[in-house]
Amino acid sequence: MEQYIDYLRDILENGTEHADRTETGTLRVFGRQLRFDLNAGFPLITTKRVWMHGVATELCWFLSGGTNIRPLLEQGVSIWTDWPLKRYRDVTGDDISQDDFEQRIIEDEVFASKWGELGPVYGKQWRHFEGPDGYVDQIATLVERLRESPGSRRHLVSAWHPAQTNRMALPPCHYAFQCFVEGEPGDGRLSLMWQQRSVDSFLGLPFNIASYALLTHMLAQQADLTPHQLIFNGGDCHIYTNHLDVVHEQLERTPHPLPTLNLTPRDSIFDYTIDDITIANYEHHPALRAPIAV
Ligand code: UFP
Repeated sequence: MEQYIDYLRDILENGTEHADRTETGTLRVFGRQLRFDLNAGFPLITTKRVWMHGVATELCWFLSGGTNIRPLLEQGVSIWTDWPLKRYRDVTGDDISQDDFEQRIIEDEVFASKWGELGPVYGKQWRHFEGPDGYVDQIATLVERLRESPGSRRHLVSAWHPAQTNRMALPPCHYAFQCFVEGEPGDGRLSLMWQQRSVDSFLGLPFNIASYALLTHMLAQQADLTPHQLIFNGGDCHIYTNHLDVVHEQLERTPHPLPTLNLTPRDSIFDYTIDDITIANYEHHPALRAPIAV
């Protein structure tokens, strides 16, 4: 995990100032890559606490095709609330508290379907990508092809639907990923590389790394492969100016050894639940909090 620390240092040293969309301000660089060997442990950042419950719940929700925040809230995960909450406040003028808004989403199904919906975000694109001939279940197709044609160079999933980005609460940040299989049949290794156009390096990236690492483990299990490399390709890699203090604090910390993942085998990639996902030996520095830019 030294490389994550080096990556943060790179942005601090080489980043240029940018008055970004959220009016928070960032330091940013363009085009960076990080590579993780999944056999060296599960790449959960150790220089602060990363909330694996949130990561795993969100990934299972993506895989279920979900685009409404209600199931996340029912599992205590508020990471997607900011966008619908902002929309509700802007449209209605009601200055409702986040707690009250979330409570209403959980209790009132009609309210949830109107105000908890994020539009055609990840879950929709992964499972029901709309095309002229109907819907494409990109995840089911990927698993099928990893099993039947592992050497293919077409193991690709796209969350970027140019005709639908304007209907999404947030156009996909991590917008595509590709899988790569090498080795002999029965002894194959699976690598995954994802593309991320915009990277909140302090809050978002540790979450995104853990999420794609978990997805790689799931895909490998489904296709009888061993997880190998995880590669991140970032476009606009930034640190928000109101995260600078916590980033500096993190640079002072020495990474711990990586934890490991236990993933209960399931027949289908759509069957995994939070109870199947356990992180063991996660030694980490104390949590660091910072505001999210909406
Ligand atoms: N962001 C991430 N990872 C995510 C996610 C969002 O880093 O998984 F959903 C950050 C990147 C950026 C902001 O700081 O959210 C999105 O803003 P924009 O659409 O203007 O790039």
